[in-house]
Amino acid sequence: MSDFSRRKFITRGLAAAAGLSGLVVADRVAARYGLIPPDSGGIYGPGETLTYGVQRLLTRHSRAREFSRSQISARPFANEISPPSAAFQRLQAGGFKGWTLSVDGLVAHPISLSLDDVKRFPVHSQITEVVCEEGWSFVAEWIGTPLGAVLNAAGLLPRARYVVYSSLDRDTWESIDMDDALHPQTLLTYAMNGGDLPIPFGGPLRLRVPRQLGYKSVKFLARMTVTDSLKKVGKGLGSAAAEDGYAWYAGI
Ligand SMILES: Nc1nc2c(c(=O)[nH]1)N[C@H]1C(S)=C(S)[C@@H](COP(=O)(O)O)O[C@H]1N2
Ligand SMILES: [Mo]
Repeated sequence: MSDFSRRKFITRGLAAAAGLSGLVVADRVAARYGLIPPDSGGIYGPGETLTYGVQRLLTRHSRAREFSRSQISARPFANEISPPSAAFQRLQAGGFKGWTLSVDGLVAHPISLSLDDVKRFPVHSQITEVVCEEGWSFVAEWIGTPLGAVLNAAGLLPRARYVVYSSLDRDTWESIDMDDALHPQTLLTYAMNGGDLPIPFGGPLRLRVPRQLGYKSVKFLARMTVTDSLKKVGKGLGSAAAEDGYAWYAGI
């Protein structure tokens, strides 16, 4: 089967299963093609599987909407964050010279990058929207480097399926699949609207995942681990948001 007809076939299978025999069958089709999200258990599990499976088959390469410069929000809204730890404050006092991002797990060369190291990768900028699950949003210009460039420098191993990432103080952690990790709009950002990324918006380093809801865009990014399974990470649901009852896959 060609890639296209295979996709059409699987999608029809998922859709037919959802309509005819219920979500449980859709779940089986998704499982056969490796499209099961980590939060597939529980009451909303079959729905999560259907959403993720269909999204991945149909919109794997789709792009988040980009805006024009005139649409940048005059007053971007910084969501509430937990107070910074002593460790964060020490790094801040040193102008974040000691800030590092570690990349380990299923990579050929585990690396630890300073902000200057990150800034040596190709620079990309995009004007995209942060959309919070609570119903507000804002548009800003984000400047950084595609996460894929950094992952490729570390050398992804063939078994790589997810990237798990967390903030310095571990106030939150998330994970994304390789489609999102290697998507050209997924950026490691260190600047916003032309200046250094302000601390309330996640400075000095934030992952922007514009194809998903705001909670996937973790601020104060310090650690990334590439893995083939999320089962042994936290409660096995793939993210802090999923452990709080939100969807692991939060495509918009
Ligand atoms: N480290 C960290 N990252 C975080 C959060 C947080 O509390 N801590 N909140 C998330 C949520 S729920 C949203 S909607 C966005 C908000 O981004 P903003 O403050 O730039 O508006 O950041 C996300 N990233
Ligand atoms: Mo949010």
